[in-house]
Amino acid sequence: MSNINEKHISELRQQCLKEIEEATSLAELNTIKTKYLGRKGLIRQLFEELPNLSLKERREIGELLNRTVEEVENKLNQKLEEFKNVLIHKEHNFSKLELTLSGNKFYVGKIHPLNKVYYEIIQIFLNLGFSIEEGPEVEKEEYNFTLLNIPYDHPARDMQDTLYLDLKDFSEKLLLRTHTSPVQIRVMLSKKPPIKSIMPGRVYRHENLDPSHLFNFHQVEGLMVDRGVRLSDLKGVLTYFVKNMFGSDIESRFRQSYFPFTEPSLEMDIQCLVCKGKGCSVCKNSGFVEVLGCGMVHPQVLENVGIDSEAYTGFAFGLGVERIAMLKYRIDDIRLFYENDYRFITQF
Ligand code: FA5
Repeated sequence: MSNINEKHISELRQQCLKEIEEATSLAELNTIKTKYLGRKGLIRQLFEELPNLSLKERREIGELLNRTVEEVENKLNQKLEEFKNVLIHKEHNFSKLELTLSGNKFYVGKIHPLNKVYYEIIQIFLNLGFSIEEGPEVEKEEYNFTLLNIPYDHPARDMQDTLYLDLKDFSEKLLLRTHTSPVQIRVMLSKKPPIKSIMPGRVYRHENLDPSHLFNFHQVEGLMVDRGVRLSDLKGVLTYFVKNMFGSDIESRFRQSYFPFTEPSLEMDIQCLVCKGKGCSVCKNSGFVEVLGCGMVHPQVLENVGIDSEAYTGFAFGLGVERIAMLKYRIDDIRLFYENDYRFITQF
């Protein structure tokens, strides 16, 4: 009779598992597979002898052979995985496979807190029916100052320290805009009233940095020109804005101010949310923070852009986005928005 008995199968099984365990390469593993499970393999061949057995033995030995094949295949696959890991390991030049090491953390991108506030501000004015206009950051001196009623020798030019561009090929004097108000000029030159627009953008000033001042920041300008626009419209729009931005119980106040392009001119302060009005470095212990300048468009400005100042009136405002963001998120140093410290920007 043949080799086909339990003892022989068990010996083959043990021998095969031992060889798999001791294999040191993929090639060796393949050879073992062929040796035992190939068409003429030591275990596979035994199946051909099954018909020579009695029915009872055929069933028992058949089952044993099936189990053995399954076990050998599992062991082969397991060893194969181990080899694959070692290969990956080598490829990535790991000195050691550290299975207890925790996985890499993947960070999901987020919107920068300044952009969040920027979009929020814009959305509030869109809800009030304002359209969006944009202008260039490199601006003509004429638009940044002259047409805004700030002639060349006007002391008001000192209010905003200006970065001029030294471009000899241009006949016009160019500068980095110091505020978004020149976009008012561009809009009024290109459109007839009624005008109801906001003009968001980046502005530049030759300014020393401190906890509430940057040399490069953002403003959102607002302009409404029509027949019969009044100061109360301006106050209503801006009060609506702060209540939507900060909640209905926020305290705000208008103070008299001076801008050559508005008459009368005002500044709007809101309660300092960093110290809740108690007094801190952000509000310079006043309990209030200035967030915007505003006023009724000066009749001379309307005339400068060809709008009849007898027939039309308008209001304008320019708010500081970073200052609003400071209050919204209770940040006591404006410079933090630009430092890109991961610990800071992931908090929002
Ligand atoms: C202006 O820039 C005027 N153009 C605003 C205006 C528009 C008045 C229309 C009337 C009509 P001011 O320089 O005050 O004004 O700046 C406006 C706002 O920008 C300030 O209230 C403040 O919120 C912000 N801001 C001003 N300077 C800085 C700075 N260095 N860093 C950060 N924010 C600033």
